Amino acid sequence: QPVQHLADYRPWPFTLSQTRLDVTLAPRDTVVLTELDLEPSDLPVDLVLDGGAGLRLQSLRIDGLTVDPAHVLRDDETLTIRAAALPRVPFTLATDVRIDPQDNTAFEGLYLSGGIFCTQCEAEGFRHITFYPDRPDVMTTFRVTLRSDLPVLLSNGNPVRAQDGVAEWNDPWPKPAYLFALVAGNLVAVSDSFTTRSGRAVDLNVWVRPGDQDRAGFAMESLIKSMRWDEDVYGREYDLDVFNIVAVDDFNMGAMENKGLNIFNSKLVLASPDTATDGDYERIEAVIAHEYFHNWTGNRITCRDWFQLCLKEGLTVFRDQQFTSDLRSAAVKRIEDVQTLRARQFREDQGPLAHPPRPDRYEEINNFYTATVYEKGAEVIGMLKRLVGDDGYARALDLYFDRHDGDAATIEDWLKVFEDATGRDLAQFKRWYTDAGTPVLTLQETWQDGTLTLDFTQQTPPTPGQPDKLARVIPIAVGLIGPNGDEVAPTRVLEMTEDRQSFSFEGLGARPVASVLRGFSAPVMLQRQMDDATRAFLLAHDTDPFARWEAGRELALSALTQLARGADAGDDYITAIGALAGDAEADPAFRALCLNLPGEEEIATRLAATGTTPDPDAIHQARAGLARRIAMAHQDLLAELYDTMTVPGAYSPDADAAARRSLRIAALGLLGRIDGGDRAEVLFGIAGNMTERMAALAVLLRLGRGDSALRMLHDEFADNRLVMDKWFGIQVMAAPPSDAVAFAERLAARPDFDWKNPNRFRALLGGLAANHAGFHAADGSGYAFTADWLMRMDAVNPQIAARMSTAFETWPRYDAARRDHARNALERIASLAGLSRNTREMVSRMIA
Ligand code: B3K
Ligand code: ZN
Repeated sequence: QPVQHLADYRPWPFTLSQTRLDVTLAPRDTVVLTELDLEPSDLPVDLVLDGGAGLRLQSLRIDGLTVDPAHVLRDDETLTIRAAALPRVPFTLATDVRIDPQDNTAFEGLYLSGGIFCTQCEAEGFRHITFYPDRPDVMTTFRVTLRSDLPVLLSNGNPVRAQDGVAEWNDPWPKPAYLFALVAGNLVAVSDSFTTRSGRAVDLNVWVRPGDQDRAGFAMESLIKSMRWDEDVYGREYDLDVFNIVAVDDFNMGAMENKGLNIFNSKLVLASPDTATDGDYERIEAVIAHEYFHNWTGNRITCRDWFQLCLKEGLTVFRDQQFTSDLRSAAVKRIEDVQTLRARQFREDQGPLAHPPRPDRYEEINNFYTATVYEKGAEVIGMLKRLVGDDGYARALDLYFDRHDGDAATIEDWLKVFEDATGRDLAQFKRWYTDAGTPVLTLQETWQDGTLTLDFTQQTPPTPGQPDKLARVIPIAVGLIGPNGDEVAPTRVLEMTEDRQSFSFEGLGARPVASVLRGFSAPVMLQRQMDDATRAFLLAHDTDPFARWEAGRELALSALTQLARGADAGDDYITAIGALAGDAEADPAFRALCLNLPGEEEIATRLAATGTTPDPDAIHQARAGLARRIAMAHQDLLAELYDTMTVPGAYSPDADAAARRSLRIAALGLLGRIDGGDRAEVLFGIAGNMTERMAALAVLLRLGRGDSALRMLHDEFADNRLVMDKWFGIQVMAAPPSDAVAFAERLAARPDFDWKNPNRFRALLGGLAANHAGFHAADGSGYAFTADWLMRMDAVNPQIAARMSTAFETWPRYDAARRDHARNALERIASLAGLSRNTREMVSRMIA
């Protein structure tokens, strides 16, 4: 398959009005009978269906008659029936295909996971089940018959009947094939029900393995909250009689929004206080919501082609972020989201893999389920909402659902509803969708005669294939804080549209401090000369919680980058952070976020962005040193927080309880720098929840005294795959950098390193990639280890190998010796015979 281009889009020349599937499940030789009701277009054209090399075609009939083989062409990716063999009137095409789910280690299409048959079809998995026009703009109803002795047989839509090993499902809503799913297995359900506001009674089930029911309750609660929220906030109701969620252990990503039958990675369903952390609970809630919200943004309205992926993903991420902010703390959620955006999307934008939210070319679409498509896609919608206001946004969304229900839509359609609903011209705004790169916004301030003038310039660095960038529309939220700490001008959104632009605030008595980019109103990098005293002032007084946190972050980064360059710094930060940590009025979660130092990766990114080659070891030392100084300076306060931020009573994952735990853990981490890990040792032994145990374990591992805790955890949870994933991951992630590769090698040699399971593989390799100075070891051992495993994984599961190869995406920013090692590792991967299209595309973009 060559490079795909957005510009080459053509509608499919046939019409498909119904798909009927009859599947007899077996580990090998599953029988897939497919009937497609087709109408030809006006001109005679060949019928080209997608179909992977693994499909064994037994028969091919049109209206009951075998198609003459002389008119049929087969290659590894398609099946073509010549126009000459096609009727000029509506006809039914019937195929009989055999496939082997048991041998499907790529987990794309139909596969077996621990005795459970399940499917993953997005983006192009359906073509590994049967021959089909596997493209999102071909939408049709599905009728599915499943045959198997397994007790639970599920597919999309509503159940028609189930008896004697046969189940029939009918999905009345036209959908593209990527939303098809089936599941068969020995499963049990946690069940509940929901009545929509127009009175439809919906049966809800979360299906898990027998024995896991007691860990599925939180997922069910989250589902019910999501259904209610989408009615209340977006006016969107559920549209079938049943909603099923299934948890499986082998899954390439988090979860999948198949119509009426969401399939989840079990780590995003199963949770109990002794096995899951607060972070796990929050993620489960968010992902359950995300997949549910796709029912409207993704399923009822889908994408015309895969270039439009951010149409459904950006919007659905934006919606799940709103949901979490409504349920928990909006301020804390915004800070967390910005941290994720910077750690993943800014990183992507700065390196060889940069691409726009709507790319215009790809080789393998699975390589484009990225932070840019998802998280930046969501940020772009946040900006749109800021520009048109809450009412404008609500009107535009109503129009979107009205106008495009049942459509396979484009980014142009999306922008048009905003233009039509609000009268605003979005031609320039569209650049956010078509251009890659993070704009750098530079601010100069002048003060004269009661007027504060803000001079902004914007400039976006070149990215692959896009050397020159035009100015974008940037909403800049600004407020002013007076010298006494009071706000003298509330938040106002400045709209920047030029390369340089000035904005003035007049009639001011005394020079205020501008609080700029409040709420992170645009995904840009703000460069602004500001002394540490002014930052500390904002950290103490800003009324916008994001900007307040950001002031502390800048203070920390300025200290850390100076320390990493060998200078002396940090006193202002240490003083300011102490005041904030001790502020009993502030939300404990907010205080915890301020106490957590930027990670080593973030420090490296900042250094690189300001023209200094990051030295991973120096960064590690600088960060550890600053943490130790904070601990020394605020020992008593931190000890008090550790002792008092406990949560009485039974564990609850709610925001308030989690907030207290997060502050307690932040204090524990800092205290661990000076108490030798004694508190962590005690806490690990007595904590009744996984949140505190994992935090304690991380402290112990950093100090090289984690062995007995690791043994305890192993003894207790050897049979729990999800806890064992954590066990593998944290040992490498929290290891002293000089041990990280050796630990990873030792763990990889264990018999329970079940590397074909994506979660286990990600735990170990992702754990190493997250150990910044360990992965970037000066001798290249981290790169070599990772490359070896990527090559091994590629032959088994290309999607996972390609995804994990992003560990290398920052390689060009390091020193020459490290660059040599990284390039060698990447070239070794590139030269592997039989390398998948997925990994080949990633590696060649990285060494281009
Ligand atoms: N739409 C799926 C992701 C599919 C990834 C395919 N490689 C999950 C989600 O975004 O909700
Ligand atoms: Zn999604």
